[in-house]
Amino acid sequence: MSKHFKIPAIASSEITPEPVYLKRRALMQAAGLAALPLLGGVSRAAQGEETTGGAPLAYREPDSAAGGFTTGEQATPYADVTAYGNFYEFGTDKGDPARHAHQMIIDPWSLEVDGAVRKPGKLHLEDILGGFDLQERIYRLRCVEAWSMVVPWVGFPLADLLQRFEPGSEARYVAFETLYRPSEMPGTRSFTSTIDWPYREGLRMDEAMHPLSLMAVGLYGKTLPNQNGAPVRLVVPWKYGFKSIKSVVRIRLLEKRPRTTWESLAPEEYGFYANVNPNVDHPRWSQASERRLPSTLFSPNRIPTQMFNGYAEQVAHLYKGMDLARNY
Ligand SMILES: Nc1nc2c(c(=O)[nH]1)N[C@H]1C(S)=C(S)[C@@H](COP(=O)(O)O)O[C@H]1N2
Ligand SMILES: [Mo]
Repeated sequence: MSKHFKIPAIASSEITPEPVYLKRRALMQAAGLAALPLLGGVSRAAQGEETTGGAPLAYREPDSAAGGFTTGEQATPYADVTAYGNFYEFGTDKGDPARHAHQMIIDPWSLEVDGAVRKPGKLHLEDILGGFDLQERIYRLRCVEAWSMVVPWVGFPLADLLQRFEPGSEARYVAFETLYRPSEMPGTRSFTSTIDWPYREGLRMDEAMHPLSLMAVGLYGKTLPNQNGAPVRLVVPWKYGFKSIKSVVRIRLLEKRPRTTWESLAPEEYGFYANVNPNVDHPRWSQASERRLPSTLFSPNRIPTQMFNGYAEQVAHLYKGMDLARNY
């Protein structure tokens, strides 16, 4: 983050270590104090670890009355959420994003929105971090590879962003693209990479407008570490993790369904919908259960996978009448 950029509306200079943050949140929820804006945990840099992200954000607590905005399940520790993941631009090893993503320059940043909108335009870093009403959303994230986490994201509904650009009635799909900057992304320079960069994703318009579809700018109360998709990434909690595209620089509204990265690579393995479904196995492995991080060889922490990742009540109606085994 550059010196010129100021995180808006931070009232306190208080910094709270991670375990204290979790405990305080639980205490405040128990005490019914959830309406107070909270500040996040201590920066990892202050603990002597190299990381990016970590500037505190001001946000509202999740609306517990709204279905799916929070979960009683235990959040995956910050260390696991930030150390283990997929961000192929930085390599295919689960530790590569944490090792290499600090090379990605995120300030300045611009996110272009165009296509079937009445007011095409751009958002800059300060608009992304300061121009929306930020809320916490505690979501399950289930990777197609059968590992999962629970993440306290901070962000705003994708619908809030799209509405600013006034989608036309012809807009039926939304296409997303990640930054593609080979000089900062060793994974894109790899000769073994078969991905046609940039990384691309897409949603149907009704999926994009669903209140659970989130543009995340932070986790654990702080701006996103680069490896988790700084400065802004999509989070669609009822779909496999690959739909939740990181470090977004372009959003286009379209009449036709866009080509997406994993579907293009292996259409018989990764579909456009990619709804979490324990009854439809991946051709090479079962999707009936998942390893909830932290997970080790001796303590795998395997749990059953839920239909729509536990969000069936909120989203099943979007797919009424569709054959989910064919539209995987
Ligand atoms: N640009 C981009 N976005 C991406 C990916 C990627 O390789 N590149 N991997 C996806 C996959 S497979 C998963 S499971 C999630 C992981 O997000 P996390 O590292 O924040 O847990 O990011 C998704 N978004
Ligand atoms: Mo994934």
